[in-house]
Amino acid sequence: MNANKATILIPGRINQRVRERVEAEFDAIVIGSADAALLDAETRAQVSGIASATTIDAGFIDAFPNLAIIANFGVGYDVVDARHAATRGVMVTNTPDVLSDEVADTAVGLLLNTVREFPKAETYLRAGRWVAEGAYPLTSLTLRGRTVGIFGLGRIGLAIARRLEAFGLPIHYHTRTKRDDVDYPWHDGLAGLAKAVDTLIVVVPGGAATEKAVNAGILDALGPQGVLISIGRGSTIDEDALIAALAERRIAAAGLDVFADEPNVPQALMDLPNACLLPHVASASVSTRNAMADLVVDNLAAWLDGRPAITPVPECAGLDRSKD
Ligand code: NAP
Ligand code: 8YV
Repeated sequence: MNANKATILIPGRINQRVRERVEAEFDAIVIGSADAALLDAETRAQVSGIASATTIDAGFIDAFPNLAIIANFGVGYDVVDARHAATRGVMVTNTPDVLSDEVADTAVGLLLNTVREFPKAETYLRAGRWVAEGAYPLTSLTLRGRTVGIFGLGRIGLAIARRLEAFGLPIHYHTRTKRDDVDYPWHDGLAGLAKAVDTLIVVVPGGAATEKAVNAGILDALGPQGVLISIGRGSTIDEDALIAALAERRIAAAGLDVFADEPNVPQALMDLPNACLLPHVASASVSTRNAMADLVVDNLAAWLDGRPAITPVPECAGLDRSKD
């Protein structure tokens, strides 16, 4: 251990660039999972920062008496008990903005793939079926004439809206608070939004407030021509209700990048021809993940150096490092 370097704990897997920078710039401790029993009390007392992409609950936070910051790899930080961290004076940071355009690009790609069946059409070509059977069947769905509802018009939701506006599609949205900087029609409830549109894009954070918010009633409100795109957190969708709605064609199709129990995807979902599935890749380019990694490590360096965190989560925005 170097007396001048802060000790950073990495519990579980993390992006390689985060690990390399933490190992170069701090004293790093890497453990297999967020299990405090893997460390003795003396080692736990040395830890002043955590860099993580896994669940960090209150018990784990309390196991580190000198913890000052948890830097979460990802803008979504539903896995971190940020409220508890704030009560302990522990800063929590996330990675907003640097991934918004990448995730919005993916949302548009997933929407097109879901509606126009491009992955299936490519599989058809590669299987030699174009030669053997002729043209791929016309798609029953199109983006033309659709009305889009965005559940969660935050940084990423707005980036999606701007893209789809350029596609000539009307946009509606639901958030708890109406935005005063956009002209899109706002709905004060998710049910009202689902009723007004035929294409619902879900990009709200995970957590108790949005748990299974997209349920059978919402899917029925979307209707038989309805398309659901889920790119926020899998916990927001009632997957059993979605599987039933897709199987019974009470909605037309769904495109999902996130799931309730990743990396496990229900077999019933995989068996459905009208589901288009991605393995949580919305931000997964080297350049965007590098930018996220740098923000994780730069947040650690700033806070542990007595400077303000670069991207504190709202629960911790009031913490002042200089008073420690
Ligand atoms: P953000 O800027 O904080 O936007 C979140 C939006 O959701 C806000 O408009 C917020 O508005 C709304 N919202 C939050 N809770 C709500 C509720 N209970 N009911 C209705 N609306 C609610 O976050 P962001 O940067 O756009 O990221 C959004 C989420 O995307 C992240 O939290 C993460 O889970 C997910 N994500 C996924 C991937 C991926 O790889 N698939 C990548 C990046 C992010 P109000 O506060 O006014 O309600
Ligand atoms: C990452 C994400 O895949 O930022 C988020 O909230 O879901 C994605 O960008 C994830 O955080 C990696 O752990």
